[in-house]
Amino acid sequence: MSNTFYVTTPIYYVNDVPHIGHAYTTIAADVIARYRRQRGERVFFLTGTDEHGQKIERTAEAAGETPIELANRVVKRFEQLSQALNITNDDFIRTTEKRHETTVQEIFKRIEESGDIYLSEYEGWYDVREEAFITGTQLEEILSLPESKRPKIEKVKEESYFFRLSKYQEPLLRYYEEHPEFVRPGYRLNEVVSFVESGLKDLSISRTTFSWGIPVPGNSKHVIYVWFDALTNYLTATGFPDDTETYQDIWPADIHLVGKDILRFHAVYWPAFLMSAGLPLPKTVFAHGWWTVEGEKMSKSTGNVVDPFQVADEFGADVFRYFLLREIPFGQDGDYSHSAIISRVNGDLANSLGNLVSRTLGMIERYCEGKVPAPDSLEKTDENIRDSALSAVSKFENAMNETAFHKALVSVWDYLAIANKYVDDQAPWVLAKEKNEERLGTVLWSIVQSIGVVTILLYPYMPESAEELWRRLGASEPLSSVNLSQARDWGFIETGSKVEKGESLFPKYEEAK
Ligand code: ME8
Repeated sequence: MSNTFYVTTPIYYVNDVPHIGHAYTTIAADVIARYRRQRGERVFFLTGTDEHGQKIERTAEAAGETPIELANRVVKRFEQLSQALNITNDDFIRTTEKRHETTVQEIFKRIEESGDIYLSEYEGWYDVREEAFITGTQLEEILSLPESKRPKIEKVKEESYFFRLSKYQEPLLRYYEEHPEFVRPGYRLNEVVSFVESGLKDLSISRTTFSWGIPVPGNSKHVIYVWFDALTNYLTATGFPDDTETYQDIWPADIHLVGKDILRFHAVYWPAFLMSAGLPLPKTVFAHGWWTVEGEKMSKSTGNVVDPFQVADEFGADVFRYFLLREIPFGQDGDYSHSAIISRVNGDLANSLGNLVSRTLGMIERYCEGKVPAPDSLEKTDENIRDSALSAVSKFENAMNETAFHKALVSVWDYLAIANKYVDDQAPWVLAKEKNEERLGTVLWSIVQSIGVVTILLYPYMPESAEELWRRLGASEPLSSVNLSQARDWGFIETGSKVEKGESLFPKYEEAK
């Protein structure tokens, strides 16, 4: 029984330049990790790089360097991405590390001991870009594409070790039936089931025509297939097989986040390998959708690849994080555009949230010497805003527990609309003019509490801004150490706390002329 919440991103091909797709999965995983920690759970959050395979060997060769030189040089870009986006991963795995080789070879041996590996010959097509063997139906699909759109595939004929994937067709189907939460969203499970029902062929899991990989134990003429190698990273990081205690604390993974394009590897091959090795399966594989850019597929040749460093630089990491998770329901495809991000900044952040904060803290500075006033007795309207806050917290948590980021954020913004309306209706500036100190105190106190609740909820999404807002509310302890349950204790921003309006946290974005 694991006691630690374990969340992973895919490990990224090290020779790619980080793009919005990498940023997306990594940010989503970070929000989950921060949310779980905020609830007091122990968390292990893993990301890293996939550094073996034919594609990397060839890229290195073309650049006149060894594969490890290439990997050491470009891995830095991925490590920097974590910093630029405020990612709190607990480990960063590189598949070229010794610890990984040990785990991969151990899994290979266990599967071999189960009688699920045999030596034969592979003859067929291979997609080097995707590092994937092409099945008969896939080949038909590829050949039906216009030549310019066809992926580059190569004919291979070589001795190869095979994994008896066909043996796992029925066990997998039974497993999906009994664990419908294994693949999410539900509509993706249907795709996986039909793929498996259409028949599973044994899988080639070693190559002999290049050498950049982990050797097959006992036959170093072969290197292990890069997907077998890569998927096993999730186990390596748990200390398997040597560090049993850590392994038992962490494994099985609670959630593997992946893009929809690599779902098959995670929801078919990976559980089959684990079943064969006699190990528990991850609880959920969540496949997110695909981003296009201004309606177009992102590609190096079109030159429209969105650089996450540049977006974080222009708008700030928090805005980028918020945008990606608010813009589309997690699981569906989305379209990235500069204008879409600007409209989120100006509407959601500057107007709704920014305005509520600056006018409330401004009024406290003006009318109450910058200190949170004391409430008098609560009227119905003040109770309503408190009850709406509690209900927003519940909706937020329910949405977070089902990985519905956009729903979680909508619950916060629905509440912000209620809080803004409360300010308009109660008009504290009129209460100040009328010298109605009691009502003024109660109303400003209530809005500060609302902002406090929102700040706690937004922390996983916009950690830097939330932390700063928390400080401006007069809190002395850092927000990162506040438990989410505090959001239910209405009144936790104490009377007398010194607030600070400061500069606008989310200025309106104006396009440079
Ligand atoms: O697949 N929109 O690595 P990778 C959304 N090494 N997500 C996107 C995207 C887009 N336009 N483009 C890519 C690999 N992604 C393997 C993983 S795991 C054991 C091995 C996502 O660098 C894509 O779906 O190609 C995948 O989840 C990740 O970014 C990139 O993976």
